[in-house]
Amino acid sequence: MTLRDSLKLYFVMGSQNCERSPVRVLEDALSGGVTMFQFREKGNRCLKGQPKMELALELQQLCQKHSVPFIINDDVELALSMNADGVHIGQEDESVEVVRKKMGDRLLGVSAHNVTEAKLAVESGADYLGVGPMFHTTTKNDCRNIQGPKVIESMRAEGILLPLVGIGGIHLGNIQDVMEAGSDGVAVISAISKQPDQTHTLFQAVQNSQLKSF
Ligand code: TZP
Ligand code: MG
Repeated sequence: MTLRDSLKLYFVMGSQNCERSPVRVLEDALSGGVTMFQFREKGNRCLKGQPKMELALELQQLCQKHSVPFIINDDVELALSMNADGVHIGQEDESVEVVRKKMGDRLLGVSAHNVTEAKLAVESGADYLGVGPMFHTTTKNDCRNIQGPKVIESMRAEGILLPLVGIGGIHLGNIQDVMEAGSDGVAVISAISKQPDQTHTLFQAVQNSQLKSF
């Protein structure tokens, strides 16, 4: 599978996003067709230290069983120590160049909110971009201004060819807008963490809108 394929339905989650066991939530999400997973243990009520690592290992095993890439948010050292498939970093984290060197050939995702940040991330060695927030979301408390799918259109118009996913407030009803703007897939937290049994329907919506946009 290419990275573009893996980005189709990218599930991002930590224990703080789950109303029941994160292991059960991820199991259902993987069975429903999630194509990539990011462990994002962050914010109120998140785990730290040993419990965080134990949960990460359990979730990694599930991903391996389904041959789905397992990515860690922010924590480069944890990603290296458990041989994760990659990390995802934001604009406030360590520089892309430094993380690229540490990660070697592993996947490196970078959050970008505008064309300037996107170009810089591409030049600095990112493998893919997370672009957002697409829409209003209550999941992330330190969220930037809403960019809308138009920012993806501008990135494509400015020649950014790197695989990218929209993130933020994405649900069944707006997947098509994100895909038609030029996204390779969608990254979601609550659309799956709150309704893991909806995963397959989301996956089909991504597939259908891709057929329309190509
Ligand atoms: N980065 C930008 S918006 C966001 C992150 C991590 C939260 C996305 O959560 P949801 O529930 O899919 O809106
Ligand atoms: Mg970060």
